[in-house]
Amino acid sequence: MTRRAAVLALLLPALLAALASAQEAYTPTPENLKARQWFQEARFGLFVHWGVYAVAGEGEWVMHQKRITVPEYERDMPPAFNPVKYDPAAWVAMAKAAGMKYITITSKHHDGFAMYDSKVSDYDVVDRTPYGKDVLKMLAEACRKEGIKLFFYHSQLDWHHPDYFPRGGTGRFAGRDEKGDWNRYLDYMDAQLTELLTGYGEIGGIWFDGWWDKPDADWRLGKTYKLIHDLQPAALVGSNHHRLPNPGEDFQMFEKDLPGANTAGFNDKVQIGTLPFEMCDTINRSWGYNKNDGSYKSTREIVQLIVKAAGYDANLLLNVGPKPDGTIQPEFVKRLAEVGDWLKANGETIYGTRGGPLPPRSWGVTTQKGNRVFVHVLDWKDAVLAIPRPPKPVKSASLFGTAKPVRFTADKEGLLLRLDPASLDPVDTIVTLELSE
Ligand code: FHN
Repeated sequence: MTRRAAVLALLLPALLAALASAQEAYTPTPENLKARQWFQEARFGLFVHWGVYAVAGEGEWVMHQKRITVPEYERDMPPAFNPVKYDPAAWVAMAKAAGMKYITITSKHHDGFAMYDSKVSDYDVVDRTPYGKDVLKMLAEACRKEGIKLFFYHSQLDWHHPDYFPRGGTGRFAGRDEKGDWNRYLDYMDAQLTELLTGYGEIGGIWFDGWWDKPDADWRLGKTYKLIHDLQPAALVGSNHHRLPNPGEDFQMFEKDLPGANTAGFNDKVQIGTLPFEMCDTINRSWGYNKNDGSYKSTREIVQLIVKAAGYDANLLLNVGPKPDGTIQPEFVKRLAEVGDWLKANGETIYGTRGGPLPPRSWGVTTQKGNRVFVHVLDWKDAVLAIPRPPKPVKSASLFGTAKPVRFTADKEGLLLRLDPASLDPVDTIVTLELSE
């Protein structure tokens, strides 16, 4: 061993430890903590999966599922993407009227196509489509005008980039050469993130997805997260890795399930952490535009999802997959307008609340704000409902939004609410409990 190699071998463990602790030691800035609080109070956001895959109308996985190679995808998708009816102001107005406080849109999905004017690649909406405009910049401006925060969904997984190598579990039919430089890919990703965090004003945060494609790879998360927080300290970082959050992440997300549940199969390894929660879900069964998917959730189901999420102390990020012409399908628009009507009347029991204090049950959930507890009865038919004792004595109970008192009896076990079956609301019967100070 040369002297140099011996010195290196001696120093290596210390160097590695220093690197690891740089990644561990994440102290969110005061701006970041404030943004987390805003996020937790916002409770409802719009998720937008929009990319050149919309042209095929078969969802955002079409490249992988149909085994389309990079040259074929480049030939067929971007040149056919011309969303002449794209009206970002209308999207923002729709989200706002639905009661949503933020929008999270795909800046790049797994197909690797950037939906903004990237300078580190020409594989983007400005350089490769007849539309030729930066759709994210247009949306960012519309959001700013209306006080809606904008987050970017950014796929770490990339089915197009040659340096996404060694390959992960997906994207193996793209016809790429079996070689590549992983660190060069990560540099590219960091460069694109830098563009997004410097060219689009104040950004709500970055919503990562795709880590799960290569769970054993060194993703340099510490470096990337630090870059984001250095550029915009208030930007919230979250990752859809379906695990407990890593250092440097600011919220925890749950795909298609309430925190702690695993009905969709994504959350088998998930534990519940202490950061703010967000669950995401679709209105039909698809994220990206799918012309064959007509299985829409009803407005009632969507409202109940918002309520349940709030009862589990989580935001709901509800998805639309706009069409290739830039419009959002009427089935989505209609439901969102109806959800907005419900939130206009009942939003006080959702926004700015925290989940609990009672544990969620099959009949419903509770939310709380100050000394008021909102009992959301979502599925109950009887005239009496027994619930555990809230943390403080109950001074009064009434139907939310009316002065109508709800009779109740309390003992040391709990509370018996007497509900008039005739006034049970099939969507959500909300009983306000006023607790003593
Ligand atoms: O593969 C993606 C999918 O296309 C979509 O973006 C969802 C949204 O949560 N996340 C991934 C699957 O975990």
